Amino acid sequence: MLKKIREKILKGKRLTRSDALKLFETDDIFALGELASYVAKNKNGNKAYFVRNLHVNPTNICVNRCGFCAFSRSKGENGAFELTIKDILRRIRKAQPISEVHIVGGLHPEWQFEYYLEMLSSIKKSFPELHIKAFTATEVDYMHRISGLSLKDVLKALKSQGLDSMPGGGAEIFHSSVRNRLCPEKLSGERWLEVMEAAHSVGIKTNATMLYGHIENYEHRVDHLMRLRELQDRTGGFQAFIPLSYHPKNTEIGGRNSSGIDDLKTIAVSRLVLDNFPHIKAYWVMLGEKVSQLALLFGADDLDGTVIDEKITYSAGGKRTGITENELVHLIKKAGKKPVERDSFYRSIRRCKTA
Ligand code: V47
Repeated sequence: MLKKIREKILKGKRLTRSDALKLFETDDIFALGELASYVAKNKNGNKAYFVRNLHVNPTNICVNRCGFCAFSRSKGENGAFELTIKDILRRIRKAQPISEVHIVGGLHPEWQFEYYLEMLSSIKKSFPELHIKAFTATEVDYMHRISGLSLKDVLKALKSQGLDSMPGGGAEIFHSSVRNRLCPEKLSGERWLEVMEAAHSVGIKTNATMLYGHIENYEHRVDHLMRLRELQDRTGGFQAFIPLSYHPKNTEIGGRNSSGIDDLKTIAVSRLVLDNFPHIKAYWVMLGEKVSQLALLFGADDLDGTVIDEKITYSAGGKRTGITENELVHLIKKAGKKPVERDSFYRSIRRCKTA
């Protein structure tokens, strides 16, 4: 069944929508892994990347209450929190040595745009070497609405105060038939892509994600990948694609966790379809350490990082928040790959003995 697709891949030809669907539908997981691994090796050799990073969620108070999210709260609800800039700086200080801080939070009903700018400039002032990867397309679109500024002016202002790149969250599933049921209040898939296009146009690199394993089907996943590939053809601004495996605990829509086979399949198909994305990330926080290690043989070349203080997955039944560099190196080496500590633009950091 995969013969024709295999030939295309070996010749370096681009896969079609129908090829992508066939890949999702196949039970031949080993053939899929072999092909994805072949493509990953051509792109990144035997390397598997990781970064020393901290996650900071400035608030979980959110005016959108997405059906898959166990992290968000309404203002005044039990468990709702708001961090001050001092709190954030304290957390960053405590997490040293790190090279990246990943900041995402809820859409707070009262915070002004200036608060986000001050957050960035204060972090940069205290930690000038630290890469700030912050704010999803959802948050940036919200900042555009609360500030009255154009999207590009919001992005330029964030950049001028210290934003170095943007994470890929908020993409979920672009297709409106799924999105309207999953997160009706959230920005549309088209708008998410517009925000990313604007970010790329002002020189901000970003990532992209896809939340899978809930109410979507393979056609929706393929549609999502195709739209990302199309935008990447035009801008080249995406660095990594991260399939996010849905966690059902404490969520409104419930359901079950994805299977290990589906996780590996999704990594492999992403690697094969997104031929213009330099990196595919196996996010260990959602996949678990063991499946993410296997994902390195199914097309992934990046395990994300130490991910200190992760809360979004943890609230939805994630097992762990934070892993040591030694553990990451061990997982990578046991997969037969070469561990490379990277910065946020995938440049090797030399202090790592194993790099
Ligand atoms: O946008 C929310 C997802 C995302 C659940 O860019 C859930 O480097 C699973 O985007 N089960 C935030 N997923 C995380 C994210 C991310 C993570 C790591 C690296 C990068 C990067 C980005 O988490 C949200 C949403 O899609 N999410 N709830 C849940 N119950």
